Amino acid sequence: MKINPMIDRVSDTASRELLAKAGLECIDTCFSRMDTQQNQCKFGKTGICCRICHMGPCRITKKSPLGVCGANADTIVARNYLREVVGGTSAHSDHGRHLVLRLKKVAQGQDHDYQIKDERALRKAARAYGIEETGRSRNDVALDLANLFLGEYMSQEEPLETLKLAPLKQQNTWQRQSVAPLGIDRMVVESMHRTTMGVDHDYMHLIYQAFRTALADGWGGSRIALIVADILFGTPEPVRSDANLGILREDTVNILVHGHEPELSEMMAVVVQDPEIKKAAAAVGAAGVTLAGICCTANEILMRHGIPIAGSFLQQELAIITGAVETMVIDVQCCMPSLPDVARSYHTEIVSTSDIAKTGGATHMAFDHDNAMASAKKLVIRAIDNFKNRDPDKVAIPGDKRAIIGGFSVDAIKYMLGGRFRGSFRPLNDAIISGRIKGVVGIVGCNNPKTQVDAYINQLTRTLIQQDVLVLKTGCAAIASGKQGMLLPEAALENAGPGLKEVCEAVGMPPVLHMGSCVDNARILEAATEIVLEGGLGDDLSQIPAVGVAPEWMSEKAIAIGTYFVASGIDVVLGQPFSIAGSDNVRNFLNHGAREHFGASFHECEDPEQAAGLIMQLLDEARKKLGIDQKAERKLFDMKDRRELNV
Ligand code: SF4
Ligand code: MSK
Repeated sequence: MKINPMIDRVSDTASRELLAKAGLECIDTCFSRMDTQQNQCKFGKTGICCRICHMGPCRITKKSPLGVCGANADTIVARNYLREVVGGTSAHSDHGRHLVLRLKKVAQGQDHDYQIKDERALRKAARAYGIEETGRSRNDVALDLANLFLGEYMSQEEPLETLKLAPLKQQNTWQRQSVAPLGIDRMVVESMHRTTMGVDHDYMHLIYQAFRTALADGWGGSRIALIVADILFGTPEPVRSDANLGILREDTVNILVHGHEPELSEMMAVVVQDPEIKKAAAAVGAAGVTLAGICCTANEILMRHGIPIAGSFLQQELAIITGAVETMVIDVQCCMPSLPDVARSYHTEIVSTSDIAKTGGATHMAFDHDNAMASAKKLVIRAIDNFKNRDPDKVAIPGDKRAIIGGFSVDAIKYMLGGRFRGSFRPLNDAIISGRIKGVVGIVGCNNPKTQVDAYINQLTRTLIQQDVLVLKTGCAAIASGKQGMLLPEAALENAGPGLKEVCEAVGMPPVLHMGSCVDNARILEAATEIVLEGGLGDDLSQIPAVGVAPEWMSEKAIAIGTYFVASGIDVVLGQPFSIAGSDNVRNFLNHGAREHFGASFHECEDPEQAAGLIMQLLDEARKKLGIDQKAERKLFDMKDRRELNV
């Protein structure tokens, strides 16, 4: 869909100003490239193009309903869908693997820059996996845990141990449906094998493998990634900061960290506090160093350090167009190959740092994980050196930035609900049962230049909280709320419905909770599990009034996330269709039939208000099945009520 004028592709004022500047300076961005990519291939869009072997590529039409090998639309669409799930699963899980390997080195005393920051999280995880921790040193416990996690990647015959973190009934569903995944790596390799020419052709068999593989992401790689990140870098707690490109400063050296893996950005956050770095910045005439994040790296360092968010996925090029960024450090996932082209018009240096990811035109400085501090320092010094090359005539930093609060891990939510010693989901469950809160909705995922950036995400968020729905956010969808001021409790409460407002005010919880990055979607599953375990709202995830939404998604990772939500019994609304329309059978199963087997399905809905209506209907259906659909009398919590909460 063509959105004109160009400036209307984005909704926040910072992005609008910079998109106008891009036009004046003749800089190509993803928004202008979207126009040159119009009339995108219908075969690709509907999933019926196959280029798995070189008898093809084959495209399915009414006239030619079979590929050269005889594959029909069902096989081709299901194979393509499975491969997308594999892409997403491998991205999240490789991220998790790098963290596990780091934990192992720390546990073996081979790493002096990182340490176990949250011993409580380590011991809690050890107990959850049945690892003896009482009376043992933290390094011994960490080594056992790291080895167990590596086993989760390599297991050939046993299902993932991490599945045991799910409610028992949920585990039984997966057993019954034969989708309990074996080792994460095995799932990825087997799926690639199955989708190669001449192997697995049964569309249902392929879809079930997609569910199995996605579960190896949500209840495997992603869950492991967040457990280890909490152990190494600390479990997030609510923290105040700012969001949007207005956080950049004219008088400081500006460094942006972009991508996904938190190891380097964690170290950068430490290094910029170093007095030596402050001195070096002063020596080049800067008032200091501003470090900020883009995409999910932003979410990671916001949650643990309160480092500001410069922007989301579709602001990565706009950030450079401010003319005020000395260095953009990139690692993996969602970093556009166009960045060096945009940077060429300014003084910005794009530095790629991951061993597995290089970008043409970027300077490659592989991050030395074993000398992390020195490696991070080198990058910061290089940025400071680049400050002198900034051209003041090209600098235009927008004024737009909003205060935000992020960092709502499940532990932090428990603490808010009940205090450190009485931490529990009971007050939330009670509020859902009484109807003051209608349900919980996770709004997650990316932006996509096919639609106006953030518009769907923000409209849906506002409509849902008005209707007493608690909203959990991750990824770029969380950043969208931050840029609108909706991650500030006061602002969000003004928009919340009376029931939600009452509960949030009573327990001191915002109605829109920033829970982290893409891998942190597994935190939403963790929260849903807490709701089930707390009692009163069914005994598996499919029974609780909860829905996931990816309004403006673009990445294969979103397909993997959506699939593990559905396989876990949580309905998923997609703001734009995925590429399955070429097969009625595949589409019918994913959008309807899955419900019979897993208790949930996908729903495609391109209009945010219609999506809100659909979500309320899904929440109401769940409430009805639980017998909690009758309107309870509203009651204001006072301190006495809070003390009497049965927790
Ligand atoms: Fe065509 Fe079959 Fe080869 Fe796919 S696997 S490209 S459908 S011949
Ligand atoms: S960064 S996957 S654009 S959420 Fe995780 Fe944002 Fe989507 Fe990338």
